[in-house]
Amino acid sequence: MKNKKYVAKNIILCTVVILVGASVLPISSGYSTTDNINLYQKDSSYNDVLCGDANNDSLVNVGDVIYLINYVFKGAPAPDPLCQGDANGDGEVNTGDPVYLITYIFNGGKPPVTTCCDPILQNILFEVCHVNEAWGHTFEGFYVDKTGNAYSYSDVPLPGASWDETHTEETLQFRHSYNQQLIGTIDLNTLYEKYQLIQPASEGELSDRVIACMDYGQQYYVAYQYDSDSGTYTPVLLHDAGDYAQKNFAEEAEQLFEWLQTIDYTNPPCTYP
Ligand SMILES: [Ca+2]
Ligand SMILES: [Ca+2]
Repeated sequence: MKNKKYVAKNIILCTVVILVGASVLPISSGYSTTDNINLYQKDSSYNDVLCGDANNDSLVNVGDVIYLINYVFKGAPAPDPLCQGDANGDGEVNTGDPVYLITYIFNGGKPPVTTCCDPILQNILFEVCHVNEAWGHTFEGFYVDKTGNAYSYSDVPLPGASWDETHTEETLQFRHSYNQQLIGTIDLNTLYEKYQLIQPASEGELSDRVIACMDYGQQYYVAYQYDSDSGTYTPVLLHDAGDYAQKNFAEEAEQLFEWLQTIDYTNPPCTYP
């Protein structure tokens, strides 16, 4: 029975590939790529993700089938975020998803699932913070939010905080409000990929804290674990560089540390040896 279904799915898929390749769409359906048929309204309350809307135009229709086929078979750009292309909700974006959409659009199959991406519940995901009291007061840094925007902040008139303090939304927003400037935007696929590294990074062992530079202060690289019940952010140390140095031995923490350096502070001082 399973084999029959598999063959049937591939016949449908091959038919569509051929039709798309020849720039001809199924005549009997009466639809074309330019038809603006709203088959499935976007639910903006669900973290702005509409499962199956691979081309991100807030509709699920044959345009998404074509987009997915071009992505899977021709190396065209991926849905952004990638998980939005997961129409059947199996956690992967592959040939099964355009097949699922074809069945839905043309054969009365089930609509796309309503949950395909882990919603990011927290507003702040990552932060790099430089604190130095050796030559006057320095408290500055940058953070990455859930929309992929990276903002710098500076001249925070607070005593330098240690990396391991738990924060509320308010305490983070307060220090981020000083001289806030947009310094970059991360695409959502990259952001989701990095977001998923936070949990494994939190399980990494920390090195000893060793003396490194003199008078630089500390530059903390952290990811945040968010507890939606208490509304608190618990920092996960990825790396600490400066007067003292400390690192997180998890591979995922190392990846996040290297990635954060590409956003700003590209040459962190005196990292862990
Ligand atoms: Ca679409
Ligand atoms: Ca899928």
